[in-house]
Amino acid sequence: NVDVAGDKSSDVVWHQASVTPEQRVDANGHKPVVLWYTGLSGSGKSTVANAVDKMLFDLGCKTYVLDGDNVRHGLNGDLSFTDNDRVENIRRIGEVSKLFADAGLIVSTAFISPFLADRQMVRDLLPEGVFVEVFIDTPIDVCESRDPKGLYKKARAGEIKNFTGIDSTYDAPVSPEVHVQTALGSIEHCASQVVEYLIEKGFIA
Ligand code: PPS
Repeated sequence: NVDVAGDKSSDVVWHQASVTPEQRVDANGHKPVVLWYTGLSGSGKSTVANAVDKMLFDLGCKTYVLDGDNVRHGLNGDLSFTDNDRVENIRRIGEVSKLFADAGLIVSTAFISPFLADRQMVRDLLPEGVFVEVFIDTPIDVCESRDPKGLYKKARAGEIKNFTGIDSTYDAPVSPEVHVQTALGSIEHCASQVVEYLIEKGFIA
């Protein structure tokens, strides 16, 4: 079966779903959204994402968290921290997020996602307005002083190569939908900022 167009899925037919996105919004009582947390290692992405997730869950929302460390043990267990593998990591997470959003959920992703172009790629992949970038803006010296996994220490000692912020790039977001500074406020305050944004923009009631 020769694929002339070079599109590997050209023989695959897309199935039309019988439950519409609108029916899912009615059933769930909220719109789907991808809360895309980005920030350095140790910035607090997972902590804030999980605090927001708990608040939303307690409000009755249908939610799920995709977390860097967990996904890298499973789906993306074959990927390293080279630039190319980070691009592939984010591409796969973007596709998974799209499925979760299509299911009507509020999905939180907590990945460093260091490259602007990849975050833009995920934004473009999702329906208009679904991608909400949450910048966990914690200065590297604060992340390094926290060093919860001892990785900065190892990176400084040259035991880990390509460590974000040390010998691998982090492109800070230019105009994130939500800007969170964990060094300046409590986790509750940071999480409330995200929930308030969702209320203000009509994602949740
Ligand atoms: S990325 O850049 O988005 O593909 O990274 P991500 O999938 O979020 O994985 C980041 C977590 O992996 C650990 N780790 C590293 N981070 C950065 N650079 C290097 N070289 C590295 N090696 C291992 C680290 O625990 C990150 O977790 P967080 O939660 O961000 O601290």
